Amino acid sequence: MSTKKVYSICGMCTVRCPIMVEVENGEIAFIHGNPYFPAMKGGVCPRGVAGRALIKDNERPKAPLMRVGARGDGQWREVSWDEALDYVSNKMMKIRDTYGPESIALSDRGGPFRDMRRAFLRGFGTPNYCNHDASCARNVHHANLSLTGLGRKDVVYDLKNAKHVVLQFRNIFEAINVQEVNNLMDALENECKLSVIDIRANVSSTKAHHFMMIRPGTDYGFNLAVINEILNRKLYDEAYANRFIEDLDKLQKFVQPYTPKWAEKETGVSAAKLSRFVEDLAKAKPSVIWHPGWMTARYRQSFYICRSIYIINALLGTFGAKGGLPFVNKPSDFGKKGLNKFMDLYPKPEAKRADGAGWKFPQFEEGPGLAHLLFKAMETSEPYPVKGYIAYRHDPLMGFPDPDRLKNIFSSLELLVSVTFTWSDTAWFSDVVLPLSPYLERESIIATKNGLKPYFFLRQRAVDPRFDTRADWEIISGIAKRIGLSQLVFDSVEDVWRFQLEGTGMAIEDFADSGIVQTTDVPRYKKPEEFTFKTPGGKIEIVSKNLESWGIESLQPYQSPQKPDEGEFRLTFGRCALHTQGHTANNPLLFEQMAENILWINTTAAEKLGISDNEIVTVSQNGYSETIKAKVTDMIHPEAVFVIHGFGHRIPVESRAYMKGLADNKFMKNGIDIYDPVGGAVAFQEHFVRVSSRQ
Ligand SMILES: Nc1nc2c(c(=O)[nH]1)N[C@H]1C(S)=C(S)[C@@H](COP(=O)(O)OP(=O)(O)OC[C@H]3O[C@@H](n4cnc5c(=O)[nH]c(N)nc54)[C@H](O)[C@@H]3O)O[C@H]1N2
Ligand SMILES: Nc1nc2c(c(=O)[nH]1)N[C@H]1C(S)=C(S)[C@@H](COP(=O)(O)OP(=O)(O)OC[C@H]3O[C@@H](n4cnc5c(=O)[nH]c(N)nc54)[C@H](O)[C@@H]3O)O[C@H]1N2
Ligand code: SF4
Ligand SMILES: [Mo]
Repeated sequence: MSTKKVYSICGMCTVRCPIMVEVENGEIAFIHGNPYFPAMKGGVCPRGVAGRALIKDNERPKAPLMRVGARGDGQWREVSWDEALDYVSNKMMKIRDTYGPESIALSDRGGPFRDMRRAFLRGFGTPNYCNHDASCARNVHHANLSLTGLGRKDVVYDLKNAKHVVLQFRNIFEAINVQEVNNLMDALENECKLSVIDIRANVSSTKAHHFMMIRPGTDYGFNLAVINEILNRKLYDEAYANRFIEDLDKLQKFVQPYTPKWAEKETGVSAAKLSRFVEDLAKAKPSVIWHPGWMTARYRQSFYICRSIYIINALLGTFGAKGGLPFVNKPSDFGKKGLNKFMDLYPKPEAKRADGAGWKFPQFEEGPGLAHLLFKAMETSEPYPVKGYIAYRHDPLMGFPDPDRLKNIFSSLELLVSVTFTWSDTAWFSDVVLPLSPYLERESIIATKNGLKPYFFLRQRAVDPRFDTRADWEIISGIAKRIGLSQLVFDSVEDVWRFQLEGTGMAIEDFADSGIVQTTDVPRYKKPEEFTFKTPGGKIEIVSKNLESWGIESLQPYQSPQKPDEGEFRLTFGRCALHTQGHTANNPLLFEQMAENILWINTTAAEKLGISDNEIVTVSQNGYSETIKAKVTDMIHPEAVFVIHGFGHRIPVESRAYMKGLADNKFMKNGIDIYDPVGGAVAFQEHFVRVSSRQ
């Protein structure tokens, strides 16, 4: 029997945990957490375990496919890689000749492995790269930029050393990042307090010292009352504030109307409860983490919710604090040279971005842009036509609102390509499907992880592909070769890695023992006084000079959310521990554990409608309806219904997931027009549905 251990990176979700894979006779025997990361505690989450089932799954694209019928008909012809790549490259060049290179766009799932495909877009001459973030964390990222000049990932959540953690729109124990879960568990055993503010009781709330069920959409009001309490009762860190925060007086004045008593009426959380919570919180400063949120693409005012959270963190002195939000370090902080970047091979294209990020909308960072605004540009041909689109590990027909409208928009494309390792709604609607090898069957480019202890890491292939699928670098190389971008053409992954490592002092062999190269053994906490905030004035800006210069308020008054009509509910959603987004519903192992989603509905609201627990109910909006099983519970606010996102698959080749459950994004008519104008992300929870009994 031959056995080996392969150090790699999980790809079942975007967290990308470090793993160690045991391979026996060419088969995956077991997946462990990489033992060089103590916070993995040797394990992975249920989805991480199901990586084996992903490989075994025969219901995924197994070879390059080209559509033979109309878009979405599901009639495919299996072709060779040469034929598929020739077709895609020729079509791209034809579109470039007719409309210019900026007429090609690509969107992906973001993350640390995208350098090569972004370089490819640059080489081709298009600025139109987007990631998925307009449907996820753009608001929270922009909020931090406006207050501290730092991005969302420029600070660490130092959960292990925290004394009080607040989760608002953040369900750590179900929307999982393994190291975060383990670190928080350790902290809770060490007398750290946990507070949860949610519209329903989730698994995280079962471990909470303070649980506050809040009326959906009123979080900003709640947070303003918390700031009011912190300032009026002088519970903040005065020395820190004097030194690092600008315009505290303006904040104090602004929050005066938002008293805890006022918030009680608006949010449903009693003033006494709010006060007790704030007292506890202040006692733990500065080792406090009020988590600013992750999936924050929910409301039109989500940017200001996130901004208020960062303000509270600042008042408690958590930026830069151990057990709070310390600043990330980069390899250069330890005198190490970074990787060579593929992006640096080509100049930035001159054309303006089709989504308007950075020019029409100066408040939206250019980098990953905003995909829904790209789709709107496709629809209107403004500022110019976008005729070719590559959905690269991205499923916008599942992950953006109103798939019918999106399909209409995509119908005007001359080329729609999907690169994916499972079927997806977008792949099913594409002209060409380029099958990516699942992560256990492919290697990726070397990537950097910034943090308290920055490191470089490598995803290695654990087993050979079962089918005719390829790794990212092979796919990009294949198109680059045909388009004439010779610097991106590589014959082996070792050549790719050598390009990245040349002149850095590191060699491929350095990754052999653990899959990583560390830059330091000891975590480094930069003190706030050795740090300059990246705002124009170098301080934490309550009144943001940038926002004001773009005519945007820094302190926006609270807007009370619309109340649903009788028989209607705000549609809310989230994650569960057993599935990832839309792409695991058909995974044999995870399907066995959880086959479909159900609709959470409040007991009193259900009684009024004559709905009982486990009954199949109808959910409808704008003439569209579907059925789903109801979970009648006291544990959700009466104004909301809730589903786990990612179900409602309608692709016949996925025999297990087919017709199971309901897709929330189909109940979000014209949702690409409804977004946060300051944070940029789609406002997924500004939609209402009618729920009725079928009896
Ligand atoms: N198991 C698993 N883990 C994952 C993922 C996955 O698909 N599966 N995906 C990863 C990704 S991409 C992301 S972005 C993260 C997401 O991580 P989270 O953002 O933490 O996850 P969600 O479950 O979307 O939402 C968190 C909570 O917000 C609550 N909520 C909804 N509306 C409101 C409201 O108006 N006010 C308040 N206070 N709370 C509200 C929901 O009830 C839910 O409990 O998870 C990551 N981890
Ligand atoms: N209505 C509604 N919409 C949502 C959400 C919601 O809760 N409700 N959640 C939002 C959130 S938080 C996010 S992040 C987006 C996610 O939406 P997407 O960014 O589209 O994410 P995924 O479903 O994770 O992956 C997209 C596709 O990439 C393929 N893929 C190929 N290789 C890989 C790989 O190595 N790893 C992974 N993970 N996928 C691969 C998958 O098979 C899948 O078909 O959707 C957002 N949209
Ligand atoms: S959280 Fe789970 S699925 Fe996501 S990368 Fe880690 S082990 Fe894999
Ligand atoms: Mo996300």
